[in-house]
Amino acid sequence: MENSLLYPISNCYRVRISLDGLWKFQFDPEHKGLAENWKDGLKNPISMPVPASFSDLFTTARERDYCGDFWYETEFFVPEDAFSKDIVIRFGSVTHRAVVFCNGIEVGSHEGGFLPFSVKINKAVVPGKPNRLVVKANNELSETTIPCGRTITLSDGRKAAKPFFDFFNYAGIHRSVWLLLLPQESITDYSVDFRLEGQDAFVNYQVKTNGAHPVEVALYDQEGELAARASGNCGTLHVRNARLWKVRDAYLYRISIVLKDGDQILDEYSEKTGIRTVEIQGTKILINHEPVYLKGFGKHEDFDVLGRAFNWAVAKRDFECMKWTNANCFRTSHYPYAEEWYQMADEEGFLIIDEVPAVGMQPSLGIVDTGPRKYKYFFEAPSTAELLEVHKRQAAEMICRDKNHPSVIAWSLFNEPETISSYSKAYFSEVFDAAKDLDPQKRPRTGALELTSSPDSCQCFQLCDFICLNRYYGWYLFGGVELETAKQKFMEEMEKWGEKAPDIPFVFTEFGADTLGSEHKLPGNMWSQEYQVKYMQLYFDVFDSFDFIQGELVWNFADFMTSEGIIRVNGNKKGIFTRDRQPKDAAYLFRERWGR
Ligand code: CKU
Repeated sequence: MENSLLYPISNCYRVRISLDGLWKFQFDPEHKGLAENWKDGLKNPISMPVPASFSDLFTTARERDYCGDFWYETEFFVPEDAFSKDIVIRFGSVTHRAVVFCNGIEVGSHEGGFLPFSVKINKAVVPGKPNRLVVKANNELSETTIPCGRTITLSDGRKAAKPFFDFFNYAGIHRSVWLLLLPQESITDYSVDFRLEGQDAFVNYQVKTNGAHPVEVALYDQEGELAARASGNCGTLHVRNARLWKVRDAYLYRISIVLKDGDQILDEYSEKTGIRTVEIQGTKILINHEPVYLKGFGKHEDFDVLGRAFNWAVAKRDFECMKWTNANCFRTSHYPYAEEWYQMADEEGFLIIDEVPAVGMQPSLGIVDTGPRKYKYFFEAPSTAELLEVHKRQAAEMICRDKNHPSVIAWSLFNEPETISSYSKAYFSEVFDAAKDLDPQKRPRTGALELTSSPDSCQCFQLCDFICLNRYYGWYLFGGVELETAKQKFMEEMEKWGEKAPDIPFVFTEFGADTLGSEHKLPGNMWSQEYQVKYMQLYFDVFDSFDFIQGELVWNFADFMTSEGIIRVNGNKKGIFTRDRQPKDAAYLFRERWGR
């Protein structure tokens, strides 16, 4: 069971008990927790909410910017009758890595701050007494784990994070923690893919279990009526007069998988599912054989006080704001989000470009000051072997976790890496091949390319099923008085792309201008709301000039926190909404354009 990434549910065979709440917490700057056996109980703990980033809860910079090991502890009881079950602890995410102890026994560990993991604790847990759960977490960055960055030592001996990326290195237990009681013989994974034929749909499924008994699979419509059934660990559900999951018009069935020993049910897993296809045909992106133009946002999991923790109310507000702009899509820049985001997108008919946390793979990038770097990334092939390993593993975990969401229409396998060295192609080919093997639906694969990945120099765009560009003409270059030049240069680049890759869709995954929600200026200048509007109009002119441009995801949905620096005013201000989710002027422009 340990490796099942299925979302926790509860039914007659499965129990999930929330461990969210106020935990104990202790920073470990001297790295002495292991030697002092903190696994048996923290020595001098304070309280800490779970889920939350610890970063913005404190009033000192020392705590906010803490980098190194930090520990969590809580207690839980296991019902007496649970000992015939698999007893599992499941973390939605711990950023960036964790070692888990139950009653002092190490029960598992995980690398990667944005994906779930679970640990089986049967051997460590005791009946009739409180069980101690301790997590040793760590938020250091390195050049060979993702997201990429460095860890420096300050003059007073403290560690500090130097991210190679433009978002705050929030850390903590960011998503819910569950105690799961699961049947010993259980369903561990399943996948679906779809074929449409006339009015009917054929749902091919595959189920994995950890035992030998077979499964029965059924599909129920929204009224709870049986729509199709089949038996066996792989098979096909024939759905007559299928209701399709459509963009911004979602129809969800419920798939139910039952594991049986004769007449006895051993386990059941059920989840909402949507029937839809995704294809690329020439320069078009097709959902259910119909072209769709992507309209929406690059986002972040980011909110005041919460940091990067998942919160249902913030997610609800974000969906309401996105719907108000008439958007239909977002990219989970720059990491896989909490699973609940995908559930909500499934319900709302939103399309997701799901991104692996592969950000910062550049020898240098002007916008973030990171000091000297050891690696030159793909210019020095051997240094990337370890990176490739973690990159592939996290892509695999993301695909395994998210593959069944109808909202997920593409995998973004990188954000703005160096793509001009010849080895970059070899490196990313491996990642793209692995992603294809792992996805039962063979969804389009892509990655976001920045300016130095130009039509003449980029070695990697051919790997993409549609090409994603991040461009900042009129902001980082040719801004303000040079805006007309910006447009001209941008047009020239797009003409070149049209020649280089004439038969493939392009989607803009970033374009944006920092804008202070407080500032108006007539005539507009950089940082004012008027300038953001003018900048967007320039982009619309370019987008509307090329048929192969099939989507626009503006950077960013909302203002978000970054490391401190001279080009960030208390964070990145490229939001179309402020950080507290109120519209800037440009939001009305998008609402009008996307509503046409
Ligand atoms: C965004 C060179 C462009 C990098 N791109 C990545 C994204 O994470 C940043 O926030 C640009 C920006 O606002 O600079």
